[in-house]
Amino acid sequence: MTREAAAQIFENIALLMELRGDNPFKIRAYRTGAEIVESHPEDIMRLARENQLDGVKGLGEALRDKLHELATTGRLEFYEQLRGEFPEGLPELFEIQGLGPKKIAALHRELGVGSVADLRRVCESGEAARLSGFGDKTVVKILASIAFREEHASEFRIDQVCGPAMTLLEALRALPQVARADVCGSFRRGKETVHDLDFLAASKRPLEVIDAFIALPQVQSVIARGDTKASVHLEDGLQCDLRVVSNAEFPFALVYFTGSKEHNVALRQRALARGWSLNEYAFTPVDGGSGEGVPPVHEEADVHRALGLDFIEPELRENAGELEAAEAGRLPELVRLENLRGVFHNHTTASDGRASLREMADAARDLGLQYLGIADHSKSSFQANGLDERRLRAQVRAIRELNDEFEGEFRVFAGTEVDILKDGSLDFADEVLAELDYCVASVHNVFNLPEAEMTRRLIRAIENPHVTMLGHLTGRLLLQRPAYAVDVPAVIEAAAATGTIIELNASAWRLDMDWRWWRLAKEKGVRCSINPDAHSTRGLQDVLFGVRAARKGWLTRRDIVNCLPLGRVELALRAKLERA
Ligand code: DGT
Ligand code: CA
Ligand code: CA
Ligand code: ZN
Repeated sequence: MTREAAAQIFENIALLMELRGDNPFKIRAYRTGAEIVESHPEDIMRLARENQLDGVKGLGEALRDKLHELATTGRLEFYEQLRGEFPEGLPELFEIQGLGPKKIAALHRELGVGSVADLRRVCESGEAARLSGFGDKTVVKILASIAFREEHASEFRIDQVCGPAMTLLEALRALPQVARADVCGSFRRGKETVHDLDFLAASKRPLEVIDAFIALPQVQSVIARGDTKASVHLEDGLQCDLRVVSNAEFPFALVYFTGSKEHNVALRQRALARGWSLNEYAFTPVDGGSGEGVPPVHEEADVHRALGLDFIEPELRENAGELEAAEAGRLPELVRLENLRGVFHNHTTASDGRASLREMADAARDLGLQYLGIADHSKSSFQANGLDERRLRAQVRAIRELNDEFEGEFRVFAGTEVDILKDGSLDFADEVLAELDYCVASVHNVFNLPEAEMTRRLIRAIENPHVTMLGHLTGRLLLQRPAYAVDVPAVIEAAAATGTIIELNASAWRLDMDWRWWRLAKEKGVRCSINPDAHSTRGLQDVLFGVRAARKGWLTRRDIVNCLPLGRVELALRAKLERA
């Protein structure tokens, strides 16, 4: 059994125990256990098999025994029994907005609801609204959530496809018949969600490559299979397309299958203006021309160069002015992962994170970062165990003490993710915020305000001089919950006027503020902070998704506050307060 599978079982156990109403501390132990199993630096499944888990911090005896059972037998009796108490489709109900363990348990107990389909039926029939704790409003919210999910049923978030994309690409590249290979399509363009993965390989023996591809262990079923292409489904329903071309055709095919469609159309028009047609295989002179003047193409960049363009990074290929900028030599030098020097907005066990302050700091140092910003929830976010003033001050002291140990080589910034209350006031008084190094302000409740009111709410928060940055601007959860109604340009304007940084929340669920708005923000002089919003040490790595989105938003290292080194970033955090 893989560590991912074992971690998933611990997660499922936590969900089912919540439904049973078990002891919250026990439930938490399983969640922490899942995180440890997923992120332990050693081969934890081998340790489990060999009964060597004693040294693994955070795993109690009960979990160690269970992990041993999983690692040696591939199953867990406790889990099988627990599972047997509930219908198979029940855990999926946790993904519906407006449903928590209590409501799910009631739906199951009173109405026999065991799946999303059952849930829809009892909502539509009026049965759900008659349950205690349910009103018409709850039911409307549930139905809207089901509809939103269905609308996006054929899409995948980037965290869901990154693993398979890399695994299948490596498998293709490892084939002796394959000269080069890449993932194209929306994945390569850094889109926040994708419909499918598009693989491209160069080979003289396409049939052999196709056969090897459809025989990969990750492939669950074959949708279509031809001489140079194939489409398959993976276990989770993700579709993967493969195209095999010759090595000479590869750069053209890479351009074509990377898209976007609109970008391709614009490229083709440019080629036609030079007397060539452009398709996925070649430049071809039109009107019976001789081919004179068609330059040699070996790499993708050669295609762009032939058209008088600088190389256009895949993230920019949305036909949003990138051709004009490439022609004028004015493409931005896009930010890279290695440009990041630190990360703000991270949680610890003090609120709803799964790693301690010290574990988070150690993990950030291991990633080569120079600083880590802590921003646990504030008291109004009671469901996330938000900190009150007393606990916040204790955390600040703990952070200062920890910093003494680092002797200036690394720094933890003490912050908060303070709730923006319904009227735009903040969950902490200004005097409290003034004791911190920085402050992220975010909306976590009352999402259903009219647009004008929500916009006023955010702008009021932005106008507080202690608010260093605005967290996840629209509150969206990709494929699960739409953005709340808010006038984004007006919020950007207010951020520009006050010197407030806007967060690019790097969680694959959020990627909020959306990449489509960053060019406007940059034009107005608003700085971006790529924030992992990490709830575990592993969560820090979500910055990778944030960097993709930032690149898609045309951002360079100079636009991003956490590209600043320690020693300069402090000034950026204080800049707003000092001008106020
Ligand atoms: P999605 O929906 O997330 O899969 O988005 P894409 O962009 O990956 O779309 P997909 O998989 O249908 O096609 C991959 C690329 O192939 C697309 O970005 C551009 C190219 N392509 C596909 N169909 C056409 C077409 O009809 N015309 C042109 N010009 N390009 C196409
Ligand atoms: Ca695609
Ligand atoms: Ca496709
Ligand atoms: Zn938040």
